[in-house]
Amino acid sequence: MRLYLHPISSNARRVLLTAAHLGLQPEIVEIDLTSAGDRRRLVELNPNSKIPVLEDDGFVLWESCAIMQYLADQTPGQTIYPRDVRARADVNRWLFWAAQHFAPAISLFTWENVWKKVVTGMDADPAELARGNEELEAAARVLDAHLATRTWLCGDALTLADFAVAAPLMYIERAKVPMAAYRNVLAWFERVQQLPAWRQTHAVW
Ligand SMILES: N[C@@H](CCC(=O)N[C@@H](CS)C(=O)NCC(=O)O)C(=O)O
Repeated sequence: MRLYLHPISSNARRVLLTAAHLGLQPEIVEIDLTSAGDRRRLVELNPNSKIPVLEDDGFVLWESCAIMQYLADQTPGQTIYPRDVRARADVNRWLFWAAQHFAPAISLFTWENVWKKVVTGMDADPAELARGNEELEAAARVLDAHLATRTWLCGDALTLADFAVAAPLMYIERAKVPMAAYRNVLAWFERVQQLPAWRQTHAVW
């Protein structure tokens, strides 16, 4: 099994978290998104030219949440992706929500407050940060209310949902993601950060 990624990618992080939790050790192929050669190699695997990508014995899979599901399904005895139809649907719900709502809201801050300067030399655009605030508030309110009475996002145990939603928060400080008002989210994120999988996948760059 081979995983094409870069450690600064939060989409890659959710896959790495899953692999680490499941005790899988895929070969890691680091893709430098600024290298034309690596981009050519990447686009052959993923026509969207995005990481992460999984290659498993000739089977190529892109989209981080799909990779998470595949890794769990390949692992006998795993408990983070339930088999029960409704329990699984609940996890799937949060995977889609993470990809569709929460991660995009956070990525406005990571782009404006971190990567924009690195890539373009330009400063953050206040209008974009205001848009980020609006989108983040809409999503974070829902998450905070959901976590008011729960330890983990789904059922009463850790699932793929926790990894998918937590991954983009890896930039909470560096990207100045305004989460201070969401106490339940912060308490849950603290629990996620205590997990061995989170510690093992801490990116160094
Ligand atoms: N929905 C995709 C998003 C993947 C994605 O946006 N990856 C970023 C890194 S975090 C990327 O490869 N960006 C390169 C580009 O857009 O050119 C997933 O969840 O895998």
